[in-house]
Amino acid sequence: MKDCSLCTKQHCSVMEGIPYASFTSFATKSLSFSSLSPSSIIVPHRKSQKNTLKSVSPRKLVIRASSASSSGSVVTLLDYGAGNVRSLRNAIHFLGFKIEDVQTPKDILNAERLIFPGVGAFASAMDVLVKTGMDEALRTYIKDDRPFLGICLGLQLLFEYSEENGPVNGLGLVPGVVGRFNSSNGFRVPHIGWNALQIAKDSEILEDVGDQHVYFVHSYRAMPSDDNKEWVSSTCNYGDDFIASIRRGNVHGVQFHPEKSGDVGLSILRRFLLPNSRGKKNPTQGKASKLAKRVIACLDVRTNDKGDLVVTKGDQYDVREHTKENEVRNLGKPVELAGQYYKDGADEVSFLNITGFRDFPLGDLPMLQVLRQASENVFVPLTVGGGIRDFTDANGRYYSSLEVASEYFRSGADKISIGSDAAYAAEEYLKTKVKTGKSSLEQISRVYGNQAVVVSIDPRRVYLKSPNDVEFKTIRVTKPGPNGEEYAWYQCTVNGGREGRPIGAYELAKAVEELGAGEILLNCIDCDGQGKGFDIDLIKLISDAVSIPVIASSGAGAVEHFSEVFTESNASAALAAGIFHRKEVPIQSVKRHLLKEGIEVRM
Ligand code: 1PR
Repeated sequence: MKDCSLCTKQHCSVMEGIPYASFTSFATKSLSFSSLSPSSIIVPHRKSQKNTLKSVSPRKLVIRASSASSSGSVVTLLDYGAGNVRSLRNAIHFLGFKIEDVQTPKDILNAERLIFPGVGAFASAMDVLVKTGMDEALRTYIKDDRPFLGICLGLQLLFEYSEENGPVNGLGLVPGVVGRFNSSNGFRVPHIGWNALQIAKDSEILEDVGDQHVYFVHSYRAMPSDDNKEWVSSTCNYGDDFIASIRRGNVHGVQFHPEKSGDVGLSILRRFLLPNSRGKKNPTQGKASKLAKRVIACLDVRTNDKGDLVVTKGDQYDVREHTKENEVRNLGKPVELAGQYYKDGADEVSFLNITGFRDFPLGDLPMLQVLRQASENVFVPLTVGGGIRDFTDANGRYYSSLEVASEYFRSGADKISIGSDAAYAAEEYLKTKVKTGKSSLEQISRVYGNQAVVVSIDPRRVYLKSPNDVEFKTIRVTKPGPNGEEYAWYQCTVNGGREGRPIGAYELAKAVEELGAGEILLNCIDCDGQGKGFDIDLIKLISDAVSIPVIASSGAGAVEHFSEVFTESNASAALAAGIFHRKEVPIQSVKRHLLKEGIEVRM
């Protein structure tokens, strides 16, 4: 499994497609990933990006780009052919810096300030570093105490070795071992979401953090010990206290993703890029904290009858107005709304291309464009779903689901979400008990890591007189059905709820976890757009059945619905659409209510 989805993106595909030995010139070679993609429609992803600061200014710390002094400053990025650290590139550009990519080991030695996001799995990353001589250059650079920031895997690689598909030797600069989180004690793995830090010592770049949350997404971590205590600058508690950041002199490393941690993350990057930009503060002691519950804003996107890409919203998946014109409901523009929700404090933003089942997404350039633009100004995780499946176009050109996902990642997605195709894969797996490795779910999670793959489930409640009426998992419902039925099962659907399948939500959730899903987005057609609250029966059933995070979706109509779902079920996140689009309930009101109810959230 890859450790870090935010870092991974096209990296592993590049490495699968190109022998390591050919990585002589990293950044240049990485462009050859487009050979995996339909060349006619892929926009080169390494174009320099414009700084579009004007449109969004983050909420609290008000991190602004390019003060006159920083404008034009250059930072060196070790993106070892790996690709899309697009989020990080966007954040650096947002702060007004230019990026120079490392092409040879010499570029590392000549760097004034080096950021190493680290990508993919530990072993393959080390392999690339060793084969290209970057390992030695990095050791020299770091031993010389030059300005360095390792992010996620870029931190882990500094340790002696990792247990990820290993043991595998690391750079050996920091004493300790990188091991997997233990899921047996009830903590869901991957560790996805917002946690606060316990600051251990003056870490300079963390001075603005205090008890604010930062965004983690990983399955492996290093532990603090006597041997590495001179390095550890903060820890985070998730089952155990693990190393959240290190600092010695000018060398920094963070396990979390500053580029996806909202304005506090931007301030961390800024402090690394401009170390003397502000006066010294005393390190603030962060509160030990649990993983915060996430509040996610969801944008269902489709083309309306005029051909414009709009955010729409259904009632039980019917997105058309009940008027003579019967037009698609238009609730706003996707990029604008995503930017707004980021400013309002959404912990993640999801785009669902709801007609992806019939409109091939790689032909749907506006959606890719939306992602590219949104990711320039939204510094929390972006998920995109819809149409991720194998596809043959009218000219007989075959596109694998991996290519579709790769293009979404390259365009700025941090996670992709699979709906219909995951249902087919789960059915097949339950029938044959064989993991073929060929389903979209398996392929994408193998290349990009489990944490990059969300499975979206679209179930419909079917009431039953007796629990033995179907072969699927049934529950005793809290509220009886229309004819007094006391039981129900949740039938999965595909193609935007149009077709019921012979599989229940319970069976599907368990199967996709085994096939490599890192998270479940649990919708409910009956509750969608009704504003009467989440389907707690369903969410309890699924969140108790799997050990990956479950996002509760469909039905939020009031702040109390969010506290209800978090107290009554083991959901890790709650997603809503209609109440946010119609401005009925601001995201901050939801969070304030949750805090008042004693539920930890990122403010
Ligand atoms: O099957 O892989 O192409 O993915 C299609 C994706 O599009 C799936 O994730 C599926 O859930 C979604 N989708 C398809 N049709 C619709 C529709 O509404 N007609 N939207 C649709 C699903 C459900 C939620 C919604 C919540 C919250 N929308 O995303 O946002 O129910 O709404 P609420 O807070 O207003 O109640 P594939």
